Amino acid sequence: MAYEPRKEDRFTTGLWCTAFSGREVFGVPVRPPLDPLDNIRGLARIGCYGFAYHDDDLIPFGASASEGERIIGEAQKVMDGEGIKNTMATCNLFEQPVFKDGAFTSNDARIRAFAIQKSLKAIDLGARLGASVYVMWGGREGLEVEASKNPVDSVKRYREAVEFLAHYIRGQGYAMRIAIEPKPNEPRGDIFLATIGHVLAFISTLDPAIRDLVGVNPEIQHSRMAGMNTVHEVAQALEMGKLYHFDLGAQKPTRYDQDLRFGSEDIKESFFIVKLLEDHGWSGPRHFDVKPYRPDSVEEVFDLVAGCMRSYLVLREKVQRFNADAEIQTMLRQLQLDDDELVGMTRAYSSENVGALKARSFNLSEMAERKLGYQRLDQLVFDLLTGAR
Ligand code: GLT
Ligand code: MN
Ligand code: MN
Repeated sequence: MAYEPRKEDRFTTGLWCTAFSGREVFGVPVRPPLDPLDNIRGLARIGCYGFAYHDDDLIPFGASASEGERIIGEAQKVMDGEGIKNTMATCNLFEQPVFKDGAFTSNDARIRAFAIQKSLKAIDLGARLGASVYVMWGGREGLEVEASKNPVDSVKRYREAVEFLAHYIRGQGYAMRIAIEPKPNEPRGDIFLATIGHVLAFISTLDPAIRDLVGVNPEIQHSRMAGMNTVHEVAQALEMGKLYHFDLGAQKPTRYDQDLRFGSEDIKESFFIVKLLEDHGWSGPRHFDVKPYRPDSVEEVFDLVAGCMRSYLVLREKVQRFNADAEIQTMLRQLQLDDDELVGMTRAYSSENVGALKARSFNLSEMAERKLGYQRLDQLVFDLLTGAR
C-alpha cells in the first residue's frame, strides 16, 4: 500500500514520545502510564525500524540492579520477537530533583560527578541494547539567575563531561557516537549550547583524540524556537560531516517546544528537510521526537508516530517528483552559470591566480541584468506541494 513504512526507511521514535502522559505545568496526566515493553511492541507493530529511550524510560530511576537486569532481558526478548532495534540511547539528566540546577554544569562537584556516573551507566545500557548513537540533551544546563553561574566555566565544565564520556566510549570500544542536542530555552530560562552553530563551534574545541566521536543532534522544533532556518542549520552540520542524528517534528515559530506531528506546520520547510536528507543519502534513522496532543486517547499515541511516517513518505515522493520535474530541473541547471577560466582562477590561491584575477575586467551590467526566474521557480514548488502540478 502507498506510504506504508518499510524497515529500510529506518523510522524510529523515542519511548518518551508515545509514553507522554500529557502532564505539563498546567495539568495532571490525561493518559495512564505506558509500560515500556508494550511501548516497544506497539512501535514495532506500526512499522518502526527502531526506538530510542532514556535510561529512566526503560528502567525506573532508583530500581535495583536485579530489577534492571530483568527489564533488560525482557526488552531484548521483545526486540528479537518483534524485529525492532534500539538505535539511540540517552540519559535523563533533567527530571530528578538533584538536577534542579543542572548536571554537567552544576556548581556542585558532587552533582557533576553523579551526572557523569549516571551517563556512564546509560552508555553501557545503550551498548548492550545495540544503540549506535548516544544523545546528550542538556535540558537543565542553563540558568534563570544570570549571577548564579560563570558562563565561561559552564562551557569548560560541559567540555570536560563530553570529553570524559567520549573517552569512555572509545576506551570500551563501543560502536557508538555522541550527538549533542541544542535548545535555546525551556525548561531553563536560557540553556547553554543554544543552537546547532553553538554545538558545532563547541565540538571544534574538543580533544582531537575523540573529536570524531562527537556530532550534533538537531531538532526542528528547537531550531524554529530560536528563529533559525532549520534547513540551512542542518545543512551546515551535514556538510561538516557532523550530523549524527536528527529529531524530526513540527513547531510554530517562537513558541514553547511544541513537538508537533512531523509535517503539521511549515510544509515547505518540512519538504526541504526531507529533500536535504534524501538528496544527501542520509543513512541514519529517520527519527521523530514528537508528543501526542493532550486530548489524544491511549490508542492515538501510536497514530501520532504512524502519521509522522506517512507524512515523511508523502514528502519523499514529492522530492522524487521535484528531482524528476523537467521544468524545475532545467531552471536549476540554468541558474548555474559556469566559466571554467574564472573557476580555475579562484579555486586555489596562488600568486599567478591573484595576478590574473586583478587584471580581469567584468561586464557588471550584463551580470546584474541576468534574469533568474525566481517567481516561476517558487510557483512550481508551491504547485508541486499542493498537488496543483
Ligand atoms: C526531551 C527533549 C528532547 C530530547 C530528548 C532526549 S528528551 O523530551 O524535549 O528534545 O531529544 O533527551
Ligand atoms: Mn529532541
Ligand atoms: Mn522538542
